[in-house]
Amino acid sequence: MKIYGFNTPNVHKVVYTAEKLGTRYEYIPVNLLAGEQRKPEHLDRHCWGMVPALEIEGECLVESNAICRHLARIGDSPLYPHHPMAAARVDEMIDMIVLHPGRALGTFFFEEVVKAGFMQQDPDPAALEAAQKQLNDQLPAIDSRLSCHTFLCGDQLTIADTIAVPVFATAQMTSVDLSAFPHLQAWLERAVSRPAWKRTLKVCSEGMPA
Ligand SMILES: N[C@@H](CCC(=O)N[C@@H](CS)C(=O)NCC(=O)O)C(=O)O
Repeated sequence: MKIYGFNTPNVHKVVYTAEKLGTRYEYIPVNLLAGEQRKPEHLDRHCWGMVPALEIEGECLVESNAICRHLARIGDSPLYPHHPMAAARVDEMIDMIVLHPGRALGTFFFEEVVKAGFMQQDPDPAALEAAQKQLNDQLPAIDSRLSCHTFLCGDQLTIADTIAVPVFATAQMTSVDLSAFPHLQAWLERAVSRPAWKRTLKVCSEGMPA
């Protein structure tokens, strides 16, 4: 199978999940800064010209969370449980993280990394303030959950973690301070210090321009 990607959090989700599953894959960089995502061959893989995209058995699958679910299913892995309610709990956590604090962290990433770094524009203070308020409101519940469990859905690693780690790891590239959420911070530190995360960053950075 081939993972088409760039060095971005949504691609990290897929590569990190594959690494945690022990899935064999080939990583093909698509240089977003050079506009490679809009080339016809990539538009054949992703109708909106985005990454990640997974090419598998002659088909292309897009959307990072859907790809992670598929990788865990075909690997018959406990990272995405068989039991319907256990799977629903994993899906619930994925949506909670990605659609809520993930959006706020995405605002910081866009304003401080993408806009300031690549577009030579100043970050929007009002957008950052609103995002910070959202994190202050929502992260205590995640921190509390991680105070009594090793992972987001209990004591077994699931794709909720492999999807959430790249989302929270963006905090390490922005001014977001997670120190008020010590259990969340410890969960993140444990994950990013391990080989699977280091390999993920190495694989994805191969596609970055020099
Ligand atoms: N919901 C999608 C979002 C994908 C996405 O936003 N990809 C960005 C990089 S992280 C992209 O390809 N941007 C290129 C563009 O919009 O031209 C997913 O989770 O896969």
